[in-house]
Formats: sequence, C-alpha cells, structure tokens
Amino acid sequence: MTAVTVFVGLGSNLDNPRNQVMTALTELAALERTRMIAASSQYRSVPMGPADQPDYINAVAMLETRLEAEALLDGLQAIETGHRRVRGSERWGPRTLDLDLLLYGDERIDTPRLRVPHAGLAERNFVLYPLADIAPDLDIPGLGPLRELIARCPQSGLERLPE
Ligand code: A4P
Ligand code: MG
Repeated sequence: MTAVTVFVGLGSNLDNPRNQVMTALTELAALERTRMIAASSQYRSVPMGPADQPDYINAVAMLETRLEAEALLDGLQAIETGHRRVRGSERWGPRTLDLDLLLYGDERIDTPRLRVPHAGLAERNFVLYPLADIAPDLDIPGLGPLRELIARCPQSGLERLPE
C-alpha cells in the first residue's frame, strides 16, 4: 500500500507526564512501516471531564505509515499498554498515556473499534492547537479548515510549554 499521512494525539496526566509523552514519541517513530514527520510542542491543559485529576500534558505527532488504520491502532494500544496504562472504569479519568488516532489521511472511518476523525476533535483546544503547530493548513474531513475550527475554539486553560 502507499504511505498515508496520519496524526496521533498524545495525552498524559500521571507519573511524570512530560516524560511519558516524550518517550511515547520515540515509540511512535519506531512503529513498523512508519516514520515520524513532525511533533508539536508539549502543552499543559486543564482536565476535560472530572476536575479532581492532575492537569494533562498534550501533544500531536504527524506520521507517515504503510499500516492499515486498525493495525496502526493495535500499535498505539500496545504502546499505551507498555506505559502501564490501566483502563479504569471512570470515563475521562486520569491515565499515564492516551494515544488517539486523530486523522488517517483524508479517510472517514466508522467501525466498532475506530472512529476517524476522532470524536470531539473540533471541541478540544488541546488537540487543535498542537495540530496547528505542525499542519496549520490542514483540512479536516467532514469538519473543514483547521484554522476555522481554531477560530471557534478559545485557548483558555491551554498553555504551550517551552521546549
Ligand atoms: N476508538 C475509537 N476511535 C478511536 C480513535 N480514533 N483513536 C476506540 C483511538 N481509539 C479509538 O479508548 C476507548 C476505545 O476507543 C478504544 O478501545 C478504541 O477502540 P480508550 O483510550 O481506551 O478510552 P478513553 O481514552 O478513556 O476514552 P475516550 O472517550 O477515548 O477518552 P478521550 O476522548 O481520549 O479523552 N483532558 C485534557 N486536558 N487532555 C486530554 O488529553 N483526555 C481525556 C480522555 C479526558 N480528558 C482530557 C484528556
Ligand atoms: Mg483514547
């Protein structure tokens, strides 16, 4: 298959989140049939969902892959498991590492395991702003230009961290 450009969202709010995100980027770059194109800055963001949890560190990676979308998801979940992520029962609860497949080329996917573009992407400043760091001219399938989504999504509670 030909290579596809994909974007992965990274999030962590437990056990040294900055380090979790940094090592996850290295692991993403090492996925089979995949190479790293770019990574955003790290951002600190207030939690969406239950407020009684630490702030998150978020970032977005741009990759080029020859894996099918579900095989890529397998790879992302294996990396999460390697970060000793324990899937709790609480929705939107704290986690050592969350990897979301945000975009897979210009495809729209809706299967029991996978929804792409990722649900909620348009409302999440901690996804849109890092995405714009590395792909400001992006057009999101079904949602429109990234610039317009950002214009409608305030940066409140989101801070870009120095490298
Ligand atoms: N799944 C479907 N589509 C996708 C996709 N595009 N990428 C399925 C990844 N997974 C996808 O995911 C549950 C199932 O979603 C998977 O088995 C997969 O087949 P999960 O990671 O186990 O569950 P989750 O992450 O707890 O749930 P969810 O709804 O994905 O949570 P979110 O939306 O990831 O939110 N606040 C801040 N500031 N920053 C954050 O990063 N993250 C969350 C988690 C909450 N609050 C946050 C942040
Ligand atoms: Mg998730």
